[in-house]
Amino acid sequence: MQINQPQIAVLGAGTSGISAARLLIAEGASVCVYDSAERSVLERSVLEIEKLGASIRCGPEALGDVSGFSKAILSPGIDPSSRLVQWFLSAGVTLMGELELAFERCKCPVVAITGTNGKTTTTQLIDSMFNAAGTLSVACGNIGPAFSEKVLQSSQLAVMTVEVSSFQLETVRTFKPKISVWLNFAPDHLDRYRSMEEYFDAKFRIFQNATGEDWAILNARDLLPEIQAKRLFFNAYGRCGDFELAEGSICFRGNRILKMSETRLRGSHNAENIMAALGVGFAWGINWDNMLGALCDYRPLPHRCEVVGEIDRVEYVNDSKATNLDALEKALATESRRVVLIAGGKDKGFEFGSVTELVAERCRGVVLIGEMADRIEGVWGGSVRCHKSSDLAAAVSKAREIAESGDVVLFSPGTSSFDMFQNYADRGNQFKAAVKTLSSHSFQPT
Ligand code: UMA
Repeated sequence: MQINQPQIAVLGAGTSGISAARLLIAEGASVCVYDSAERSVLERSVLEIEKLGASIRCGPEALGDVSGFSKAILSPGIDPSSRLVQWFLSAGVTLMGELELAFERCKCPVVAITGTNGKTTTTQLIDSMFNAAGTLSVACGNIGPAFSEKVLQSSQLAVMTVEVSSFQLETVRTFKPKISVWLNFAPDHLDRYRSMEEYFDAKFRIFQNATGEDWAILNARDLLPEIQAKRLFFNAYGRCGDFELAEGSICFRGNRILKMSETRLRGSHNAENIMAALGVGFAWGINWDNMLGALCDYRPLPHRCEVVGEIDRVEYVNDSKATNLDALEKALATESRRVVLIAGGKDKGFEFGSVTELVAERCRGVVLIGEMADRIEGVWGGSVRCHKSSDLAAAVSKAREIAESGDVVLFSPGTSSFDMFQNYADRGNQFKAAVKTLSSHSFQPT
């Protein structure tokens, strides 16, 4: 190790940690990655980190002498109150978030998108819109790849389109997007935050450095504190925004911009995602015509109200990305048909009682899975017929028994997947596989 080489620790051997290590090594730093998991769990990461020329300390080794580091870069998924972080703080090591590390090095303006739901869809809409309009953009951040992975390209870009989570925003200091998007705010991550206020405060840090020459694209239904930025408001559920939804069309200050039927997205929640993208384009100075092509062509990612197929005139929809109740509520509100709902999963502290009325109104029946099945049945059971299944395949079969011609079987769990699956994508893929095996001869994929 050369004498003048800065010694920097990176906490977390996941996507953010490896990207941060790569960026720091490119700048000539000496890097050691720390991770609480056992080395056996981190095999692939360990290989990648050692190939970079960094060292790694896992499991109990991660709690050795750390006083020699000038700073420690924190991955967003590591709670700052965790033992690993507290160990470094108690040794007097300065902490910096991976988002801040990247932003310090970013040579182009940043557009940042946050919100409880819709972040990834809106980030992709904005990134596609910019590139179609000739404004060179790269999407990164919570969407993956990490901001640190892409920031060295920023000198060749017009804009960096960054999806940011509350976890990433918790540790920002100088982070100052040119345009910030606040999509919506609803209960989530209550297994990380002690209260909704704490979750809100983390998210609201996206505006902490905003000044009059910056822009904020805001959900008109969220009553937010004062923000020092030029503001545009959107609202697909009422009349009080620069962007509104009228007779199926998105309007800007009373002028029709595009019909939702011209896009591949459905539901008022997606209309607001498109409004947010239009707001960013307007703030950037792109004319409407140069935005519409990309926004209308955009295909939604899997697991977001994704139509899987139809069996005996019953449609099966995979909304596995619904990892909170707000997303479940929006998926149900979008459905005009009778619904057989498959829901449930890991306990993230959600009160399922908040959607009982909508579930009773829209659902012919409900099939519950996961560790919360009994709890949810206790809340919904008096208002709608509830069944419980031990696994997802059994739930899909049960849903098929209940559904009648013209119904939709909607898999919108309303909480996270980690009690039974690797993640929401694994959960969604298993749902799709179960539907396809239901009765292959009469399955019509869409
Ligand atoms: N770890 C410790 N000690 C702890 C806790 C975790 O060492 O106390 C280690 C784990 O063993 C693991 C590493 O930290 O090796 C994981 O770090 P991480 O959770 O930050 O995961 P990354 O792979 O770096 O992914 C993160 C985001 N994950 C989270 O914020 C949980 C990814 O968002 C993001 O794509 C990626 O950075 C690149 O920016 C995922 C996510 O679920 C998709 N985000 C949440 C969401 O969207 O709701 C916020």
